[in-house]
Amino acid sequence: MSNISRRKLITAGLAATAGLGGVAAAAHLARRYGLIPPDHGGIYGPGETLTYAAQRILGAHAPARQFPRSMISKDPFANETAPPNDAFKRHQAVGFRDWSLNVDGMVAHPASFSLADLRSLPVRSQITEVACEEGWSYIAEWTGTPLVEVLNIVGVLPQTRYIVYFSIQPDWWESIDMADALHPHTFLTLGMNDGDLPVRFGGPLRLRVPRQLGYKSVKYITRITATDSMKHFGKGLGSASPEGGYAWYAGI
Ligand SMILES: Nc1nc2c(c(=O)[nH]1)N[C@H]1C(S)=C(S)[C@@H](COP(=O)(O)O)O[C@H]1N2
Ligand SMILES: [Mo]
Repeated sequence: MSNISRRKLITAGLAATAGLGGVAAAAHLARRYGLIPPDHGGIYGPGETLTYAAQRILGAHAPARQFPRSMISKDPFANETAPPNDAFKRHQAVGFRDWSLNVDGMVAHPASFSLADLRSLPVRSQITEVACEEGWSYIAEWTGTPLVEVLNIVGVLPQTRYIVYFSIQPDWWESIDMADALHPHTFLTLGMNDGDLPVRFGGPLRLRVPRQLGYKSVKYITRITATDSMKHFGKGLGSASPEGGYAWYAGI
């Protein structure tokens, strides 16, 4: 079956089952096509599966919504973050010159990138929105290296299904599927609104995932790992958010 007709079939199937309230049937269809998010268990599981499968079938490659420069927020809101820990303060004291991003897991060439290494890769910018699950949002210009550039350098193995990313703040870690990991607007972000990325907005390094809610854009990134399964990370639900009651997939 061609890709298009397969896609039509799944879409029609999902729409029909959703319309009938047949969430379990949608989950069955999603399972058949490997569109099961890591947090598919529990009471909200079938709903999460339906949202994720529908988004992936209908618009995995759609660009993030971009805004004109005139809409950049004058006074962007930095969400409360846990106080910087000692490890972070040691980096801050020396102007982040020793900050590194370690990339490992299912990659051909594990590597460590300094901020200077990242700046020497192709750098792009985007004017996109950070939308928090609590209802507020702001628009800013973000500058950085598309994650795909780094993934190409380390050579992600074909069986990889998720990219997991970790903050220097131990409670903050997330993962995304390959559609989002390879998306041209998913940035290792180094700059914001014509300057370096301020600490309160995640400096020196933040992963911006503008196709999803704010909590997927983790600040102070130190490690990225490629994996074919989320089973052995935390409670096996895909990231810290479902452990705290939020959806692993938070597409916008
Ligand atoms: N390391 C870390 N990353 C984080 C958070 C955090 O507290 N620590 N908060 C998240 C949440 S819930 C949101 S909505 C956004 C907020 O981004 P902002 O501070 O740029 O507004 O960052 C996300 N990334
Ligand atoms: Mo948030």
